[in-house]
Amino acid sequence: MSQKNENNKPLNAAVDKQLFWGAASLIAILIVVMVVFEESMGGVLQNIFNFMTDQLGWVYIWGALIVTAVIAWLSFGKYKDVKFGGPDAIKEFNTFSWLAMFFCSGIGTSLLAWASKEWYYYYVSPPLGVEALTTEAAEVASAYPLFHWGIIGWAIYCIMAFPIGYAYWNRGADSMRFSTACSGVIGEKNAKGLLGKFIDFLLIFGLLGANATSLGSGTPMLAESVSRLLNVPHTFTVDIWVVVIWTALFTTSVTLGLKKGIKMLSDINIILVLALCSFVFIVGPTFFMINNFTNSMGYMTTNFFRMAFYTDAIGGSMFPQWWTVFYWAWYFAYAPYMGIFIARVSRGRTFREVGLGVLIGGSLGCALFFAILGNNALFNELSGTYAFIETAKTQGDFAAVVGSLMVLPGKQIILLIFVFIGFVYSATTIDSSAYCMATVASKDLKKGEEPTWWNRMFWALMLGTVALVVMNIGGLVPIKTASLVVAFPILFFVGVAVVSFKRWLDEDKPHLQVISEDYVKVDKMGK
Ligand code: NM2
Repeated sequence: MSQKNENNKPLNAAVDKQLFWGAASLIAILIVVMVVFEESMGGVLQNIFNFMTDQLGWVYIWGALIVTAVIAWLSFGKYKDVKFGGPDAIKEFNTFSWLAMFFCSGIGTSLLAWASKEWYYYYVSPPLGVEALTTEAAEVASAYPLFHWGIIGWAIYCIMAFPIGYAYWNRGADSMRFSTACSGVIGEKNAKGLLGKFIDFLLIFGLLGANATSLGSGTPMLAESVSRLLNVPHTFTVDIWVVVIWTALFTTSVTLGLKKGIKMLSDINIILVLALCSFVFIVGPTFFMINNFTNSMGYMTTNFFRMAFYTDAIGGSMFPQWWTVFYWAWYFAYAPYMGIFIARVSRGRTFREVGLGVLIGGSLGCALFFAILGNNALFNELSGTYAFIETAKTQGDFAAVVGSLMVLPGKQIILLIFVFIGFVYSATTIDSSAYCMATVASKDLKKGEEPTWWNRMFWALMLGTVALVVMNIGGLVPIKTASLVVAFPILFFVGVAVVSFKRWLDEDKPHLQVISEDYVKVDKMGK
């Protein structure tokens, strides 16, 4: 129950003026620059993109590898039994809700789009020296998406949960902030000062960039479905309408305090997503889906390290820079936000449960979508049922994504569900992102306090606006660059937080070992 004042309204926290206005003005300037210089922006962003991937790509690749190794160490090393909240902490959520919650907060509408079309990009320009449009190209194209949405990505998603959760649940920090997680290195004073504000600002900045990528890759698909449903041509205006409706949906829910409504919508959403996948699985090429998924898992696991370290420095195809680096950047951009989210729901779970649960649960959840939607589209292309590649080239990849589902029986129902899921999935993502940004931009929230409604609404509007501005420039490059740019400084401070976390563990070591051995003993005796 949240605390209420005499008017029976939740207590509203004041905004942190410095942080709020600092962030807001910087973002406003960026938006204005992108709109005014729209013509030349495409070229500028292309240059930034080339620089970030070509020159700095290895930073993201190594960052991702190190983060994965740290999670492996936390899950299997000597601290694996340490519990968030101490040895007696009780789990707040059952495992199913826990999995569903962090999965939905980290994954949005864009998964539906990427799951259906990612293979296409790799099939026409494959990695690892494979020849385009061959059998092996189809194999590598089916396997690579499982890698990009697999354990390394989820390791990046979950890394910040450790320093943030440990500081809050085990060391008594008063709030879950990116800056607090870094305090073991930068010191408490700096964490509460200007440097801390800058670090927290990075979370806001990261969410804006990451959401621009997510909305940018999900919106046109949704607009395409809406256009088909209403029988109108798909123009950029439809894209704008989709974002406007999202933002309106969200804004109403915030202003009217429809928290329950949003929760209910997202529950319905999960059921519908599962229903849609099951339906496509049954009416689509079921056996091909199972067989090719099995084959892809084999291909991906056998080539896992090759893919993880792949830079193609000699071949110079730029595949890893264009794709893998972009993906890791996208995850890093969301990392502080995901860390807070996972930390918040993981009280009472051990390091091992969190590490392995997030990596395995998240990867398998994503794999399910690729196995069904991706294989459906690939099968239709290979069997000649639907010319995916041709459509993608002539009418755009989003037309191909929706078209590949329209060859199935019950296509109108599929379209309707698809539209509903698309709207709700991203509305809930905007909701939690805006909430998180508003929390960061509030003065220390006390228990029962919520960020003021206009603070939350402002961030929701910003998310929508930035996404539209980026989409307006056109093409995949601006959408990818948004994440690449914001992720870079975040990556650095994720490193600071990890070092800070290691210091805390070393400091607490004598006490922790007793706790974790006791915990194991008590646990065994209890059985
Ligand atoms: N990631 C998981 O739009 C989305 O689905 C959000 C995408 C970073 C590739 C997450």
